[in-house]
Amino acid sequence: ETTPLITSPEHSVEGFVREFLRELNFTQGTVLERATTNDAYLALARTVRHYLMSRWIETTVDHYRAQPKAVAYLSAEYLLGRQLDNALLAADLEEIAAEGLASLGLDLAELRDAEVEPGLGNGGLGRLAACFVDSLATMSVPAIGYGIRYEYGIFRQRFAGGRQVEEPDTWLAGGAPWEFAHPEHAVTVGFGGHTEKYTGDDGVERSRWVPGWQVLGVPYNYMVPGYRNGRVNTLRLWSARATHAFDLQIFNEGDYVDAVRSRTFAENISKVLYPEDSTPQGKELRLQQQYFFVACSIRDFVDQLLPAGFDLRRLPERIVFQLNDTHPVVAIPELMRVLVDDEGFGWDEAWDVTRRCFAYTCHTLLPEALEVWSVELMGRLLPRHLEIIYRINEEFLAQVRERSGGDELLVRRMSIIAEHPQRAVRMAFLATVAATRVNGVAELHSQLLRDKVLADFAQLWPEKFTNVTNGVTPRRFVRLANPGLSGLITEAIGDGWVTDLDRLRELEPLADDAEFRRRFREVKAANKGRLVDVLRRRDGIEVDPGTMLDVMVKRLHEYKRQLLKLLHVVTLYDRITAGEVSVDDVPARTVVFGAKAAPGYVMAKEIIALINHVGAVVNAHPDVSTVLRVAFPANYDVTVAETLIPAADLSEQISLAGKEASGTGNMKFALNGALTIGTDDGANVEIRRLVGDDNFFLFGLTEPEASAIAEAGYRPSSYYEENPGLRRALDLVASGAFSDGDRGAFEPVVANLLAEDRFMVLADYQAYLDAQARVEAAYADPDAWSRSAVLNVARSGFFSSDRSMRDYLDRVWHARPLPG
Ligand code: 26Q
Repeated sequence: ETTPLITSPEHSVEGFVREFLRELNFTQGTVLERATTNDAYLALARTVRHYLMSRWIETTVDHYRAQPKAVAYLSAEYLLGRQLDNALLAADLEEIAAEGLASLGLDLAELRDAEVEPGLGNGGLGRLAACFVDSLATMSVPAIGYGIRYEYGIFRQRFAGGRQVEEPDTWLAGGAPWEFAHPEHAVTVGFGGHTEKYTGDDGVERSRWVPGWQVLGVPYNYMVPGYRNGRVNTLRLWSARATHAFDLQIFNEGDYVDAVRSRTFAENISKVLYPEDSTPQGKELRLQQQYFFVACSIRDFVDQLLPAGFDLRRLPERIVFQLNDTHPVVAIPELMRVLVDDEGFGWDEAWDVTRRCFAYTCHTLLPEALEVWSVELMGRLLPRHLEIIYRINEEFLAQVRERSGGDELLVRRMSIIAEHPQRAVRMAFLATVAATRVNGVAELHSQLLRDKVLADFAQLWPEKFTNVTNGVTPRRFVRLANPGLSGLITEAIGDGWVTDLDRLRELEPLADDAEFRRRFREVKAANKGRLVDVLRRRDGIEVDPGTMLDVMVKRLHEYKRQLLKLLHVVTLYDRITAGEVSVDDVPARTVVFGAKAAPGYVMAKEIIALINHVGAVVNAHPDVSTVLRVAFPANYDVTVAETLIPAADLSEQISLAGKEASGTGNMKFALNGALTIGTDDGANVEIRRLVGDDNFFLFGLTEPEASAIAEAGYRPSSYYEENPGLRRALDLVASGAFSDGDRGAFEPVVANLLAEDRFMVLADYQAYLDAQARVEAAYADPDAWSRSAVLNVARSGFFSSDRSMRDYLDRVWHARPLPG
């Protein structure tokens, strides 16, 4: 039984205005005449929140009553993007809010811009988690997202002399109107200390953990509103606090000021998001973060979401924990510890329950990106968990021995504990051994997981392995980001596509309708206009909206090959300045880059500097700049993506085949009617299959070709020697042409390409230029181009994250929606 709910504010302009003014007065403590933009934004956010509140409570209560099987998504990252727009959309308040605010002399667009996005993620993996929780809510699936409330999200990027400079992301500074702190539900988490053996009441020899120190986890709840379906799910992010015991212990030692100061030790755990690195470096604080949030989450689920006295042997009927990469994998030994040490389960019984509660998604193919934790660190920070991991490994390897007839090489290869270069826990192996399902994030990626990265495991347990191709939420990335296109689509086929993206298929015949194509081009032009305004205001960058918009936005990584795009730019520059190509013969294009480099990734930062330096020279050249310009707005984030992607003509998805697990930006571009120039990699393979070869610019080595070349010994310098255009481009960079004559400036970049070129930029250079020539030819025919663009939209419905959720529900979770 619950008390009746206070009803939502009235769904009308008057109701909205009343609620807004009340918030302004009672929460912001101000009046309209004196309110700052931030005051008004905060009052607006809280007003919208009120409309969702009763749905949120209802959803929570329904879930508790029905006790259905629920999904707990465990992710160290959620790259949410701004909340206001999405909440207005979900609550169907967009028009009411715009009108109500206008009646008060306020501009919704201006207030929207006051919001600082929560950048609690690095890139694809974090944004994927945000898309998934959106889709789960919209599909009425009982689900909760668990993660970390970092006080500082992904760093803010600025350029100084063309080089990346990182600044802290103070996203909480203006107030945090979307979160609900619940200190009363704080959870205690232990760290360090030792284990001790004892004999239990049942006479069984047991081990228990005596932690050396403890931390409190305070949950902060965020609404995850479904799209107009009366459901609001929860995202629960944990913030670290010092425990009271922690205080007392130190206070009793005497120094009050030192005691207060030492609280920051505990609070550091959720202080900052680790920027993804080229190679994970096994930082102690990072492991603390991982254990902190999964220990809090498991405790929370058991104590808060299950009824008192629930028989934990039945846990797999109530929950599946989805592991977003290996970052939350310590949840596996943690659940074992809870069941065996706290709940008194026998080992086998606990293992049987645990195995059925976890599923694991892998997001990489790069061996150096697979997470390992040294046994030394694991033993010091989580001694009991290390014991448990050893036992899991022992029993697993016994099974391998038995099945393989004692193949010790195989045993060593598959061991959860690596012996070299140091004894370390291989988190991907631990996840694979424990999980009911292991999935990759695109067909090709899942295939390569089975054939290469986890081949031994796939041999042993073929039925464990599956694919779920990634998806993106159409609410944020089409409906909100591209209102013009959304209006056009809705006019043509109704608005059902927003929650049933396959219906975009109904647009296919309109690709042949000249009037529809004209209107599509009009929308694209308007989106470019919007982008031009944003880049001018935000970055002081001038973009000509009449040019082809060629966009490459994603984290900076060598495998993604921003350098290949840059060599294309340098070659165009070279050809025009050498008088080989007339500016009258090339379509004018603006090449837009957006990319953050991990602060410790030296080569990535050099590449950023090189892009900026080439851009400066290209943009300053009187002839070249009439047809070629480079724009590199700093601090690419979700908010920028939302104006950039809808304006794009050409989407650059040019990773070396076999390196990009999926990509999700590629999907956003296709859905917004950009054509892709791309390799046969990640989800590009599926995009091309769906949109058709005629509507996709494929180039480059295939994965088997690239592997064969690597196997045979790749010699990048041979491409340099044999391709004059490539040689000239590289020589130009090496000559100092983009660094005021300083030949040393980009020497490391050029030298690396010539000597090593791990990602075969030089091998794919010519194929890429040829494909760009096909792009130019196609772009010269606006009617044919926009026909292809419309077909891209019509045939990309598969890439809705709603479809990804259906696939997880069927293939992995075996859970069902619980509609309101
Ligand atoms: C690890 C250790 C220490 C510090 C940071 C990290 C770390 C953090 C984030 C390692 C990796 C990540 C993120 C990886 C990621 O975003 N992968 C991308 O996931 C997308 C969603 O599945 C795919 O589309 C991309 O292909 C994949 O690169």
